[in-house]
Amino acid sequence: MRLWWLPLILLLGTSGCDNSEDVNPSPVSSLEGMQISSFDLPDLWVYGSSSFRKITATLELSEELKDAVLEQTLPRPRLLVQVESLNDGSTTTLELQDDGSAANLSISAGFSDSLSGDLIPGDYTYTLRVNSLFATEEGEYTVTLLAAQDEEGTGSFDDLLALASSETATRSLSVAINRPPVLDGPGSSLPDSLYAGFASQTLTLIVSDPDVEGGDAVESVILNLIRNETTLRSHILTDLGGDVWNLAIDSSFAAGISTGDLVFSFTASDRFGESSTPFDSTIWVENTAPTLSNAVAPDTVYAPANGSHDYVMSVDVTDLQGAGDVVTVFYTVLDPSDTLWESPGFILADNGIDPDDVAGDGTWTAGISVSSDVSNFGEYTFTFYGEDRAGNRSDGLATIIVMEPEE
Ligand SMILES: [Ca+2]
Ligand SMILES: [Ca+2]
Ligand SMILES: [Ca+2]
Ligand SMILES: [Ca+2]
Repeated sequence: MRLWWLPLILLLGTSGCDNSEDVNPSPVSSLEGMQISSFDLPDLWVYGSSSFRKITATLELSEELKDAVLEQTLPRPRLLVQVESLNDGSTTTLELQDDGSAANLSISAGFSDSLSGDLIPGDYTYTLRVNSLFATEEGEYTVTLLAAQDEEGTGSFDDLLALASSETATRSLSVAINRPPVLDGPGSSLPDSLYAGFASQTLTLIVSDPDVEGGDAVESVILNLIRNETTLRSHILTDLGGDVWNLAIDSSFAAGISTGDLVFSFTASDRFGESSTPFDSTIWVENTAPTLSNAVAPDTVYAPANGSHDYVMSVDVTDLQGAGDVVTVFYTVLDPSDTLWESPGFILADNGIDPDDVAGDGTWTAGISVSSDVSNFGEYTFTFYGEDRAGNRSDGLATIIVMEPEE
């Protein structure tokens, strides 16, 4: 018990100030400056499920209070959660953690995880991963969150509730028997291959939930694109009503994905957050390099006696996976003495910024500046290349520019 003298010390500390009127006369105490700003948990829990789900709450502390906690003049707040059955009034108490999941927690009765699931330590967002096994029966439960500055760090829920400084928030949740949705397979055959530039099409999945007729209990159907056990990207399917879900795709679907087999893995979740067994189909997907055309550049450029002359060159770039797949367009320069020049600065842009006229129109542009100190006159070969997000490089498109001294 240390708290009682703290206000006294602070009062003594401020009484020595000359301009004590400017100092907030009320001492920092555990009574002030702490409130629960969020308290989140799923409201539907599947009876008997051992899948862990997060309970998260955030405290808002005044700067004074944060400082006092940092200086250890006040204890770091504890967050306890009490789950009470409305059937029989039985309770279960859990403690949320602000430990960045660093601590190995003792697993209480098999329903809280050994790691809290907290993301950032010490940020006053507290988390615990809990499964449904806290519930001994189906029914409604009231969840009370209690935040308190517990001097000893070991007080029970009732001990802390009795503190005048404690803050509470409540939520309710339901525990019910539930079965996950079932993916009954594609509504029409899925393709084996998606060649570059493939025709627009719709992928259809039939999804049902054993608990509710007509698919209404299905909340979402997700397509994960998986390669080498890594999910590259996810797409959300559209509910067409009944058991039918679909995803419209066009040739830009393969943007950013290199050619090869891809596992199309569909998963459905119901309103309890329970997921189906995935339905997997391997599909070969093709991504081809960009194509360059219509290189526009001056035939001849002139080195002036003084200063420099500016010129513009451009090239049109297309990609069967769409303009969004093109990531860079660049050029190399072969000079009259057959030396090849490459530079990170030899790039074209399609950003609408001068000298490029229009952003995103597929015409990529660069300026070149010819200065008076050039003496290596003759033929320069500029070769343009485009690369896509999958790393495919186009064939080079060359154009010759002759450099001459200005008459
Ligand atoms: Ca945290
Ligand atoms: Ca269900
Ligand atoms: Ca491409
Ligand atoms: Ca452009």
